[in-house]
Amino acid sequence: MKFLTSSLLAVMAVVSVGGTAFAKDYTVKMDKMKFIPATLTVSKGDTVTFVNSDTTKQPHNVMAKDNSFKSKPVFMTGEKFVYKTTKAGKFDYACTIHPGMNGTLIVK
Ligand SMILES: [Cu+2]
Repeated sequence: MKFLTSSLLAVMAVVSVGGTAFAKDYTVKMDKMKFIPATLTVSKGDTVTFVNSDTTKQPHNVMAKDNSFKSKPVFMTGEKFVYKTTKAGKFDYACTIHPGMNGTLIVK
């Protein structure tokens, strides 16, 4: 019984360490003409949710410069754009409504 218990603990330890193999969810907020965080690094398969949480009620969008991902042209406060990453790379993106509102998504 003692052996069984320690084996079970060992299995549980492996499962929790192996958690990095599972996809994670990240959030990028859009507020006051900024993406927060402006640079985000994730692993391929992870999901990034862009949330318009702008306290000044500005509309925004998310457009990757190489078209790898893009939201609808305008989304309002409280709306989200969810992108499940499918390829590795460094993706610069912008909100085309607001010049200078840029972000970078790094997928490893
Ligand atoms: Cu914007």
